[in-house]
Amino acid sequence: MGTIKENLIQKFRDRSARVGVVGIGYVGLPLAVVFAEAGFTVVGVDPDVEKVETINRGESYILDVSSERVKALVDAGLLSASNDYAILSQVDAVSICVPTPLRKTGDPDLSFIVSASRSLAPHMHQGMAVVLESSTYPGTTREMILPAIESTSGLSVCEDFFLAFSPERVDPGRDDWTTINTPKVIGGISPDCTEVATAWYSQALETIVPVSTCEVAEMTKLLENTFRMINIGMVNELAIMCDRLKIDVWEVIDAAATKPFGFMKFTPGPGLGGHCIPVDPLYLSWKLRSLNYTARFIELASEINTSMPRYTLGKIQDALNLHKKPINGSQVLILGAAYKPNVDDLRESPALDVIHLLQEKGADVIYHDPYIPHLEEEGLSLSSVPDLMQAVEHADCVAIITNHAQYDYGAILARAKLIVDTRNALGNQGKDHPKVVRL
Ligand code: SAJ
Repeated sequence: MGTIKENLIQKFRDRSARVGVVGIGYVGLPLAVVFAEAGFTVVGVDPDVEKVETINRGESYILDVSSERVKALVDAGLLSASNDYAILSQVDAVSICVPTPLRKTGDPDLSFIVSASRSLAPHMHQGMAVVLESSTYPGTTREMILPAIESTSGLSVCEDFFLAFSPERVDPGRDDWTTINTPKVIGGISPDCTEVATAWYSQALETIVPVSTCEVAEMTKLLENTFRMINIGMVNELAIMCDRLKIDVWEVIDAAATKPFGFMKFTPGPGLGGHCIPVDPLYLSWKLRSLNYTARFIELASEINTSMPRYTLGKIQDALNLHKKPINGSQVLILGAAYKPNVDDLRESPALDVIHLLQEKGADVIYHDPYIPHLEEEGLSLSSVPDLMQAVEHADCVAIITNHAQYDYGAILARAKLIVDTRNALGNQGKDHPKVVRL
């Protein structure tokens, strides 16, 4: 009869441990599937009944996870879903993969994490592992999750249960780096917690990167996403500077990208979308403000990135002006509404901001997106135009906002009257073309 820690680690090794994943969205569902495919019996817990029923029917709602994979696991009894947290009293390990958005005030919204912890706590028992995956500021796991669990369950961390943080690294739409083969950082409340969480995740994922504490793991994620956000902000400002200098920023970036070392290519765009890159760095700057420190790089980059939709509006206005058309009353076709190519996710999409700004100027705004048939967001209520080429021909201006791979950009260039290309989707065929204005 081993210690609580030894017994739990053994359960991970022989797959007798039962796993719960709280929050089965774009992070939680792939993780649940990967744990089940590793041989664990997994239950996904989510308040969204639609998600729960879809999983239990053997279907998927996440582009990166096929229904075939889900059905095989559900049929084998390895995967199920529930909207009742009480089921977690029957599991030995729980991953928490709930959203960490921003409030309208720009402050972190930890309500999903707090709610998940408080719902889990009454069902905690001796010999459990809990891993938080939601991107958040350093200290959340130790200062929020730990007391929420200990106060209600009466259990003691590192003795009765083991708590760690492991940042998600899901890149929606990517199939080369997946949940299984992307290295996974794990940091616990204590070394024992790190050891237990590592023993669990290493049964399903190829590479685990243990770090000394949960704060290091939390900060690692914020470095990764702050790095991207700041570099995107820098290249957006480069686009603005090149515009003033009458230099083609796309040619400059492509030339710089020939440097085989010491450079990483980022490209300008109409704004910064997604629920991670625009958000996570602001968790960090918020935390630092509480320590009387101003994270100036983050705040400046955020200012530049949030100015890009209005900069894009100016480009559209100037392009129509070249054709002696006021923006007021002109029809503008937005191509691509999702926050990035080849995904069906609208969260924080710059397309929403550009549409709002165009409508405020009196433009007749229509959109097309093969992944998003309807737009019911932020007061907008639009449907993707049914006949793309007819809309391209008829619009006074086509604005390429999200460069989905499936568009035939040559055909669009041939049939449009005017194109504002914010993503260099047309490539060289759009360079110096009389019908094309590039960011
Ligand atoms: N963007 C640019 N220029 C660039 C790169 C991106 O304008 O050079 C824009 C995109 O159009 C998009 C936003 O930034 O609106 C975010 O793009 P992203 O490529 O970072 O995509 P995300 O947010 O779906 O995924 C990122 C992951 N991306 C990559 O590693 C390439 C990764 O940082 C995280 O795993 C993930 O966020 C997350 O969940 O944290």
